[in-house]
Amino acid sequence: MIRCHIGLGSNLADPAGQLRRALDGLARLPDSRLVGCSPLYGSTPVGPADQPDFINAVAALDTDLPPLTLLDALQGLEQAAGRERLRHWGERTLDLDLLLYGEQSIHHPRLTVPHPRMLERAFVLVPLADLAPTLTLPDGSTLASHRQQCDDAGVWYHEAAPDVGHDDISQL
Ligand code: ROI
Repeated sequence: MIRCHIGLGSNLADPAGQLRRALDGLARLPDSRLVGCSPLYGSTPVGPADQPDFINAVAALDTDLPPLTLLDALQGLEQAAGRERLRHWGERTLDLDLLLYGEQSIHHPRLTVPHPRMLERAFVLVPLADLAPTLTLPDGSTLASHRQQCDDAGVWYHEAAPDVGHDDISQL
């Protein structure tokens, strides 16, 4: 299995609930095991400032699904959440971003991994560093060094990590 990291974000329609339901969906993906989730963080929007704050987290998924199959599955979960995307870099019901797929670099018209903007985004680096502090990126750089360099002023702890260690997380 390959250890993947997936960024979760929402700022519409009960964002923390959106993330919990998305984790439930990740836990049910075929040929995959949800192995962890960071705490939930609040974050000021990157993009237009006249939108609600986000809730963000990062999940770790061990999977045998190939990258594009996993991407399809993530997009399916976004659609199931009734994903609304009102404008470019604007508010959204649920975003699931494939950040890392093991230590692989992927360049495909539909998918670039590592996620091209993850190293600029404290709302990704802060929860990812919580979950996987010793991670190394495909280029050999350490997550810890990127986390240290990022400006985390717009990111704050919101609530404890959902417990994904049990078979049934639907009531969390
Ligand atoms: N801003 C924050 N804080 N969190 C997000 O998840 C997020 N997602 C996005 C854009 C609109 C770029 N801004 C964000 O897609």
